[in-house]
Amino acid sequence: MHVVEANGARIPAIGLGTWELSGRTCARVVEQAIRLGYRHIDTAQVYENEREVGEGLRASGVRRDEMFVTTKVWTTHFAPNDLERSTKESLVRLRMPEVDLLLLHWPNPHVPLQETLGALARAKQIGLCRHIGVSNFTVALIEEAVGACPEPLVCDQVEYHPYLDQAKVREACARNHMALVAYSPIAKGRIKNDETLARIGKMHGKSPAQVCLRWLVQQNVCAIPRTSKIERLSENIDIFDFTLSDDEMSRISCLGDAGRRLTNFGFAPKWD
Ligand code: 1BO
Repeated sequence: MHVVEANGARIPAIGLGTWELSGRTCARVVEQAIRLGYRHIDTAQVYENEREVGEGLRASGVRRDEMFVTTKVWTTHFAPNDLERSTKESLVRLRMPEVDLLLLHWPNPHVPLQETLGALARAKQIGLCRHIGVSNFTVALIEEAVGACPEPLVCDQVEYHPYLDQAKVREACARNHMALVAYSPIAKGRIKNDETLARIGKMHGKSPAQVCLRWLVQQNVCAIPRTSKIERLSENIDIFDFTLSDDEMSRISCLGDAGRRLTNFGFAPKWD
């Protein structure tokens, strides 16, 4: 499996996103994904599926140390004591002594960032996680966080797909040796009927989704597509046997602009 290296972390380039997967479906999809070769699973406190993610992982029979598991601390737990307590609760639900990566899920301007980062770094120092990072951080917030955090941050997880230009965040991540982890990497299925991706896919015998994920991985970006369909799981990971040319890469990059965001909330930061 291709990995993205970032500040000491080795993150499998394709992971399974689990936002909106719940109950038995979640456990079954996680188990199946791992059986198909996935080694990176992404969950979060707010997804309310950490228990099922842990169940799926154990049911797969694959050793824990072969897996890369990420969870995210929700914004209401950013005060230092809350961060540590809620992370320990996540580990109880996952039935794991540590996660590989612990992220701040969204910026929270109501708690001083330096305090939250101190607590995040401490979570790493006391062995609750192997690496730490952020999610939904803008360029300015990345720079502020890197300057204030006592431990290296290994990623910013943000929405990224061919319709959303994320060049500025990508550059900020590269400057700070952080990985960009792309959520909604196939634009919630909207790329399925894209003519450019279909045309390029035809040349390689691949689907638009596979071309899209390959385009991300060739930028050294990690992608965490989510699906509850078993056949899509295999499709999404079968992207390591072809290469997009420079011309194909730039034709796909031309599809994006800064305004095609699919996930936004009132509490989101002012995006770049
Ligand atoms: C509210 C959760 C957004 C995606 O991680």
